[in-house]
Amino acid sequence: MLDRLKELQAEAVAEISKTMDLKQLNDLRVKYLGKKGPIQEVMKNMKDMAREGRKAAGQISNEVKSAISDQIEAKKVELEALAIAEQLANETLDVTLPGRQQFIGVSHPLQAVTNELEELFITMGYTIEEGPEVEWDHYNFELLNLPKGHPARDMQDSFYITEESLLRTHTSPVQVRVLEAAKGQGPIKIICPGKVYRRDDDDATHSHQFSQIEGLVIGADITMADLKGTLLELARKMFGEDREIRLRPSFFPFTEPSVEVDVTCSKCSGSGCNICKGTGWIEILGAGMVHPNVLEMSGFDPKAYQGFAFGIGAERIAMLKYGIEDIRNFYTNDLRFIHQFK
Ligand code: FA5
Repeated sequence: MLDRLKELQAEAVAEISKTMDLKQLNDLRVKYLGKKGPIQEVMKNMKDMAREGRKAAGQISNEVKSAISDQIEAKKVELEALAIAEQLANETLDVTLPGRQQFIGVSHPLQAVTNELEELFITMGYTIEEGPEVEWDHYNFELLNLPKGHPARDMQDSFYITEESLLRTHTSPVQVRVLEAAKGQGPIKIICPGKVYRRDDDDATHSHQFSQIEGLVIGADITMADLKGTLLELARKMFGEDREIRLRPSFFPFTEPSVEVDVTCSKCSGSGCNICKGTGWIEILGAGMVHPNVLEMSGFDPKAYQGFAFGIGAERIAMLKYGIEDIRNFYTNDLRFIHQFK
C-alpha cells in the first residue's frame, strides 16, 4: 500500500510538472486529492490493517497528499506569473511611435458667413424662420404683389415644377408665410436664411442656385431710417469701416420705395475690374419698405402697421469678405479652397 502511495505521488508530480494550463492543473487537483481520487481508494484498505501499520500508513498518505498539494500550489504560482507576463507583453505600448494625425474640418466659408450674419441679427433681436424650397407660385409671386403675367416676374427666371409650384426664386415667400401666420398682429422681427434657385447663367458672380438671407421687420412706426441704420450696421460689422456702401433707388413689386445696396469691390477697391464688371461696386442685397398691398393681402392693416424687408445674397457677402473672385468656388467641394478659411 505504501508503495502504491509513493507511485501515485510520482505520477502526480510528473503530470503536474508537465501541465502548462491553470484549468488542467485544477483538474489534476480534483483527480489526485478529490474524494473519489486514487489516494482515497488506497486509504479505504487501511481499515483491515493492524493499528500500528494503520497509523504509519495514515501519516504517509497525509505526507503524500500535502506533497502533491504543495506541488500544485507551486505550479499555480508559476502559471499565474507566466499569464501576467504574457498579458504584459501583449499590451506593451511603443511610446516612440508617431501619433495618428487627427483630421479637423473647417466651416465652409458660406456657412461661416451665414453663421456670422445670423449671430449679428440675433443680437439685434431677430428670430430665425425657415420656409420650403419647393414653393407655391402663390407665395413666391402672387402674395408678393406679382400677379400672373406681371412683367416683373421676368426679373427672376424660374424653375417651374408644375404650373403652380416652383423652386423658390428668393427667400421673400417666407416673409409672406410669417405675415400670414401672425394674423394681422405685429410686431415681427425675423430673418430667414436658405437656398434659392434661378435660371441664371453661371458666371463669376451668378449661380443658378445660391443662398439668400431674408429680413422682415414690421411694427407700428418702422421707417426707412430704421432700414438704413440696420443695413449700415450690417455693412460695418461684416466688412469693416474702410468699405463703402451705397443705396441705389431700385424696384421690387413687394417694396415701395425700394433700394439696392452695393459695396465697393474687394478686388479693385472701386477702380473697376472683371469681378465688378468695371463698375467698382458689387451688389449685395435688395431692400425696401414693405408694399401696402403685401401687408393687406397677408391680413395686416397697412394704416396700423408698416415695416421694411431685405434680401441678402450670402455668396456675395462671403466673396467680398474673403476676396473670393469666383462664386463657383463655393460649390466645387475642393478641400484646398475650403481649408484656406481655417
Ligand atoms: C430679391 O431676390 C428680393 N427678394 C430681395 C428683396 C427682399 C428685396 C425683400 C426687397 C425686400 P434680387 O433679385 O436683387 O432681390 O436678389 C437679392 C440678392 O441676391 C442680390 O442682391 C444678389 O446679392 C443675390 N443674387 C441675385 N441673383 C444671384 C445669382 N444668380 N447668384 C448669386 N447671387 C445672386
